[in-house]
Amino acid sequence: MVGSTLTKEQTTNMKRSTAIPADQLKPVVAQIVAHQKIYDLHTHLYTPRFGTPVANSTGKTDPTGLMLWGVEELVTYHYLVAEVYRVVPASKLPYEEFWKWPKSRQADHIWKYLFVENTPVSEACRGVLTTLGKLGLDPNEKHLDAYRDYFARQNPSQYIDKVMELSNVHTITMTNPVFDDNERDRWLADKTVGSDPRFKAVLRIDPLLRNFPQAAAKLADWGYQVHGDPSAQSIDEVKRFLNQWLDRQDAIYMAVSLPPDFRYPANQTDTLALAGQTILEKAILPVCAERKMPFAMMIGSNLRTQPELRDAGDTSGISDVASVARLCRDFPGNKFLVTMLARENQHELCVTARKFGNLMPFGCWWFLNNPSLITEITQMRFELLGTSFIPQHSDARILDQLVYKWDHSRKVLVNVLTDMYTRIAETGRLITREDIVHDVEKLLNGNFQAFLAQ
Ligand code: RAT
Ligand code: ZN
Repeated sequence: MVGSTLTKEQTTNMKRSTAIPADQLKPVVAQIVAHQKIYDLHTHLYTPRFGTPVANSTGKTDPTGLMLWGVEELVTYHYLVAEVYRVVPASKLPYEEFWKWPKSRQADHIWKYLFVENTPVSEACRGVLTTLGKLGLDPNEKHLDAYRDYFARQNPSQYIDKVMELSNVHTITMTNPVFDDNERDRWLADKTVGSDPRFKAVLRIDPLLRNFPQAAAKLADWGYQVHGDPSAQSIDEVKRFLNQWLDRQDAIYMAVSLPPDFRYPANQTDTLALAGQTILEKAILPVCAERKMPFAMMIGSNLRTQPELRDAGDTSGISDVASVARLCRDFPGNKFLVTMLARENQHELCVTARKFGNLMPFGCWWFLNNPSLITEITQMRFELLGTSFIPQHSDARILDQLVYKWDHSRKVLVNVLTDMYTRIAETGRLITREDIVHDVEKLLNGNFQAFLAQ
């Protein structure tokens, strides 16, 4: 064995021979990032068994089905509904009228005003073009009919394979809001509705923390002994409910989206927030800790600031990172996956993650999912956290969006990583292919898996 041990000089020489020259860094990084299969830890996508409203080759459609895909859905994405109202304001097209239209008419309207009569420069517009192009379709069509046939010919399950191959995603994590009756009924009717090796479930429980009395009324309807005040009995019953659903869904973590004014501890005069705090401390976090499962907090969404725009009417606000720090400190037996919606919170979140190993910052969420902001946030995270974070999730609501969301994010990651490696190489530290493969694997897959397993 002694004979096979390399001296320090030999190791350095070997490394020197495999080190990547500065002018080759970008293509090598690009190739490694393109080949890395992704674990997408937050989407709103569903298995085919949740039904699809989209015309397809099986001839089976379900108007309230949850699996969304195809050009109609891509073009009516709520990000684009908000954008079309910048061009054709509500004074010209009242919101109620738009919502009464069939989806095909809404899509034609958006295509006309955002893609044909104007240059589709926004990130959400460019995303549709990237997706169409990568599917082999010409993104220059004046009418959507040219695309409709293509999608109507697809088989939903095979199409999932195709999209996962194009985006190089190995696992899609769903968001499964248990307080949504449409979704809940599907799990109750068929407990295997979520079983598909390509997907994982996530129990989403927003009403429990955002409005406990309302959630409690639903739980009582469903047969749990829960009252509007979080008594000891209510807490036990909430825990029973959570455990039953985590088992039913075989969920890998629990998640919530919280408003910018979320505080821990809650303001003592805010009874609604105090009820939420009790449920968090006594039900949600203990259940997560027992199961060694992360709790994901997505903080900073103000819902329905413009209610008439529905999903497109939510906005972003600055949140309180000190509350996240206090939770991480007071609950060392819990793991927190955290993403925040305001650009202003990103630096403090990184600083906080330096102090708490049980805090994993992830993704560039929603209004931050734009190349300029992803660049800034990812650079900052590398500078403060090394490679110990999860740079992105897709948040795709429509299957085909995986193609563009990951294509665009991979490009940003290549640029940021190349700059970072170039700066390291300037110090004399050699960068090898193995270094890059190791880092990229952690960023796009391994860090999440390791956090789950911790
Ligand atoms: O990004 C979005 O599509 C939002 O509407 C939300 O769904 C958000 O991502 C969330 O998970 O609450
Ligand atoms: Zn989301």
